[in-house]
Order: sequence, then structure tokens, then C-alpha cells
Amino acid sequence: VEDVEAEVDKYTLSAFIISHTKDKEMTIMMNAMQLACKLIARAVRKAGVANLYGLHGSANASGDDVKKLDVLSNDIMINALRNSGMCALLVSEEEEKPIIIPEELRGKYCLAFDPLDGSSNIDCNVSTGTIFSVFERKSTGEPTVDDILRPGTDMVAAGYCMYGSATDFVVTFGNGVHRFTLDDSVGEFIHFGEMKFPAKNKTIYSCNEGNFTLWDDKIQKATEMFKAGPKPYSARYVGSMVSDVHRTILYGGVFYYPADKKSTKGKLRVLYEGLPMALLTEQAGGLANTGMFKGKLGRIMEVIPETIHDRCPIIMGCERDVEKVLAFYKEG
Ligand code: AHM
Ligand code: MG
Repeated sequence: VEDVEAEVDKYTLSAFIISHTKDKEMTIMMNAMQLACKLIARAVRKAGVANLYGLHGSANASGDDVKKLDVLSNDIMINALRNSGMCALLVSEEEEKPIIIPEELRGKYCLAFDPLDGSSNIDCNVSTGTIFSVFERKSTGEPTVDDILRPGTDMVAAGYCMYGSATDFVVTFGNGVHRFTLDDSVGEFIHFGEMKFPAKNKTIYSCNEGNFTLWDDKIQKATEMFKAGPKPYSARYVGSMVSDVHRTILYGGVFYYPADKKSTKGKLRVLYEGLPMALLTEQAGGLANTGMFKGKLGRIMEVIPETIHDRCPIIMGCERDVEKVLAFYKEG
């Protein structure tokens, strides 16, 4: 009986947004966002098939088609958001400069996004994702980068869509994290449930340990600690931030991409990687810290990007494990 009821009572992402935000403009903008994610999901899936056929030698559609996916995803996002009529300024990982929306299509939201994060994973059929942060404009007149060079605490929404064995859309409006799964048969994201760190977090550490010798001694010691003792932590690292953060929230543990000798601010970008993932992590009950950055430890949420593609170090995950890493800094 339950199954039958589930079949006739689907809670869609659109319905969820309307009831949770009670905000018409947010609903329209997020409708554009979910449309873009569905289109990207389709393109990723199609390219995957084309690539596998290509590898098999029975078609010529490998290589190029697949490589163009990040460009295609970028165009999809920009068109959908621009045409929603709800945005003023867009920052994309794929665009050097911010996109100013023409006045006749302008709305109040400023968004930053990575249209296809982890795209180096496409060719081997590993999950990728779209990450986004949403700010509300404070100024009037012509939009400028100052409308988005703001701390994470100013975000009104953030989320990601993961293109894996299923397409998951995860979003927060600052009041918990919600997970939706794309039901291809009806083309809708269906509510799956609230997403929270588990009561009993798994012992997992997730980082690119190939950078070990470039890290500061605190991160090195923390990593050694995870591996030490009779019950060492498990190592899990996809190399696709969306997947690594998704797993971290669902199973527990810690994901870090710290600063190193070569990249003194780390690798990941503040506006469309650090901030949105920090808000989601905190809203799911975890912690998101920069580690030692600009002379202090601090919440990623409080980082103010200096430029639109600025970077910051990242340590995020369940409280237990983030605190374990930070303890090495606090000890001095
Ligand atoms: P990208 O935006 O060029 O895809 O790079 C970002 C990705 C993240 O998804 C991931 O966490 C990180 O780069 C992995 O970096 P590395 O290959 O140095 O481990
Ligand atoms: Mg990226």
C-alpha cells in the first residue's frame, strides 16, 4: 500500500521550493536552475554513451563531443538563468569575467556556479556535478562584481546537482539541506528527504594525498593520525568535489583541500566551490573551516573573495573530524 501511495504522491522540487521559500522570484530562478541541471544531466549521459561506443571502436563520437561538455554546460546555465529574468549578474568558472544581465531581463539574484565540476572525470565515466551559490542584490543600477564579492553568510541559497548513477539535486535555503532525485520517467526531481550527517559518522578521510609533501606540518600530522592506530580511517577520494562532499555528508568523515607550498590558497574556488559547499555542510550539521588562512582559523562562510575566481583552503565534514584536524593548529 505504501508503494502505491508513494506513486501517487510525489513531492517535486518545484513544489518544495514554493512551499519553503514562499518567494515567487526564487521559485522562478530555481526552476531555471533545475531545467539547466536536467539538460546537463542529459548531455552528460549522452556523452557517456557516445564515449563508450567510441572507445569500443564502433562509433566516431568519442573525444571532441565529450570534451565540449563543460562549454555546453556553461551555455546551458547562462541561457537558462538569463532567460529566467530573475538574475542581475552571473559568475561562471568557465568565464573569465562576470556576466552582466541586460536591463530588460534583469532580476535581483547574483549567482556563481561551476557548470561542470570535476569534468576531467568525464572520460572515465566518473561522477561530475554542477555547484551554485545565490546572493540577493543590495545595490541598484548597473550590477558590478561588488554585488557578489561578499561573504558566504550573505548567501540566500546554495546547492549542487550530481551526475552519477542517479541525478541528485541537493539544495539549502539556509534551513536544512534537502535531497531530490531525478525521476527520468516524469522528468522531475522528487523529494528524497532531508540530508544530514549521520548520527554515527564513518571514519573516512578524503584528500589528494599526492600533495602530502607540499602541505604544512599540521595537515600532514592530521593525515598521519587518520592512518595510525589499530583502527585506521578509510581513504576515499573521487577527485570530483560534488561526489566527495556528497559522500561526506551522507556517510560522515572529512574532506580537505588545503593550501600547499605551490598553491598558497589551495585549489578550490571561493564563490562556486567553497561557499556553497560550506553552507550545505553547516546546514547538514557539519563544520567547514579554512584551516590556517590569512593568519587565522575561520569559517569558510566568512571568507570574502577578493576576486570572482579567488580560492581558499577547505576542511569540511563532520564536527568530530574537522575538529581533529583543527586541533593540530590550535596546539600551535
Ligand atoms: P575543476 O573545476 O577544474 O573540475 O577542478 C575542481 C576539482 C574538484 O572537483 C576536486 O575536488 C578537485 O578539483 C580535485 O583536484 P585534484 O585533481 O588536485 O585532486
Ligand atoms: Mg570546479
